[in-house]
Amino acid sequence: MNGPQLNDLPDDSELLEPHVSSLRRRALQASELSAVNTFSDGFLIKFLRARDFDVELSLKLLLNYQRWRRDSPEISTCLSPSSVLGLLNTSYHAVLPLRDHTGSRVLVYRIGEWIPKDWTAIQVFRVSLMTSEIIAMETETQRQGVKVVFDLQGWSLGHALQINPSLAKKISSVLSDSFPLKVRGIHLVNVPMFFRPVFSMIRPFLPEKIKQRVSTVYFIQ
Ligand code: VIV
Repeated sequence: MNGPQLNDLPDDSELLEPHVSSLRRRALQASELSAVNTFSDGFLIKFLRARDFDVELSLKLLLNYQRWRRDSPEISTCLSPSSVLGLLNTSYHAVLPLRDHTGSRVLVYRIGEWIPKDWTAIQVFRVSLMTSEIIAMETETQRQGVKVVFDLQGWSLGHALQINPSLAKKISSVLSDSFPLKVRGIHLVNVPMFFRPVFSMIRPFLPEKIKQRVSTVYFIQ
């Protein structure tokens, strides 16, 4: 059975078991991970589905994910909604209730609703990490990934000043090989010209495959 066919099977299928054991064994060998024995099968299956059951690629993704979370404590240690409740109560971010025609989850971000003097980019990032962790638990999302819409209307200097090269690097890592979600499309709409310098910080770190999935609709002002 090949990867895509394995992806269609449910978590409890015994055909997945050899792959789960083999990822667990490879993760134990990789000395970086101390907590491997506490990982549930479901946790490991997220990484396998994200890489179509290629165990080596799944291991790499798992190691990158652990490293990213360790290197970004300011974003990843406090994942309780209470730390960003005010931001969650705005219409900045939404997960649409319906999937698209391919089964992908659709995430919408409306930058204009993010007031940069009230919320730092770190807190804004944390909101994305929270929703990503939640939707990554859904089997269908593990199979069909996500499509993201960024409405950049209202993007201002105040936003731009919050994005430094280190944060740009963290954004591109999470979009490429540090989070167990297939990013199937990124749609930038209502993009002001002065968003360009920020996008040029992120773009060089993106692999070709992801670059091709970014579509941009410029809004000439
Ligand atoms: O967080 O699959 C300058 C996606 C996103 C995630 C995470 C996962 C994911 C698609 C992002 C998209 C949003 C964690 C797992 C990268 C958080 C971004 C937070 C920053 C502060 C927003 C500022 C606005 C960006 C807009 C452009 C970004 C695109 C080029 C993606």
